[in-house]
Amino acid sequence: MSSLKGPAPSNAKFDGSPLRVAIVHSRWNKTVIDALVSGTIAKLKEQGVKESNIVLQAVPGSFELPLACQKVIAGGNVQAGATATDLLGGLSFGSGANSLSTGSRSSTPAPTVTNMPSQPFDAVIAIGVLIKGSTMHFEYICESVSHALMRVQLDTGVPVIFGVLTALTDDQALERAGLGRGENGKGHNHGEDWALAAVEMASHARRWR
Ligand code: DLZ
Repeated sequence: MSSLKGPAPSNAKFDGSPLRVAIVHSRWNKTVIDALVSGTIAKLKEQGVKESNIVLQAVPGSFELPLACQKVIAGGNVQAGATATDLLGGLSFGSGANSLSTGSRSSTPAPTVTNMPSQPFDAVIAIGVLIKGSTMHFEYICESVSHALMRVQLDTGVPVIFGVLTALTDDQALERAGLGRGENGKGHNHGEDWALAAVEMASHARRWR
């Protein structure tokens, strides 16, 4: 029997082709992050979002996601020629056509941004993976990050998609990235749902302006 859980598909069809989307992701629990980011990108492209309009921003951990989302949204209209350092104090920033191979996710140095977007972002997807340990750290970060991401979207009016897994075990995280190794199978990559939510909310937000 199929699960009752999960988003029902929208009755409306949304066109991703005019949209600019930023993916802000942490590097903690990288195997899971990489799968989620890849799933998100694949689904965004399937919805018509152009590769050159998908910009990646890496940050150390989930706790850093809200500030980075806020700065990326603010920097969406910065003048052409601004550098990553100008925008985020040294954090690397993928640019234009090579945004999907940004140095922030590999050992190569981050590219200097020469063609910073002159258009604002229509949506930002914040991706992090928090896995509970033996202290209260998990609870504090989950709570503060979810509240802060909500605040960023309400303060800026730009949809911020909540792509933060808050898993009690490694297996829960893996299953939600389509990397499951247990008897439940590989699971489902939640990045795909986040991409759909981004395209839908970005399209709504354009009409609401
Ligand atoms: C410190 C920490 C721990 C213990 N666990 C995680 C985690 O499971 N997922 C995650 O995204 N980040 C974790 N961090 C790092 C914090 O988010 C943050 O980067 C540091 O506390 C520095 O502010």
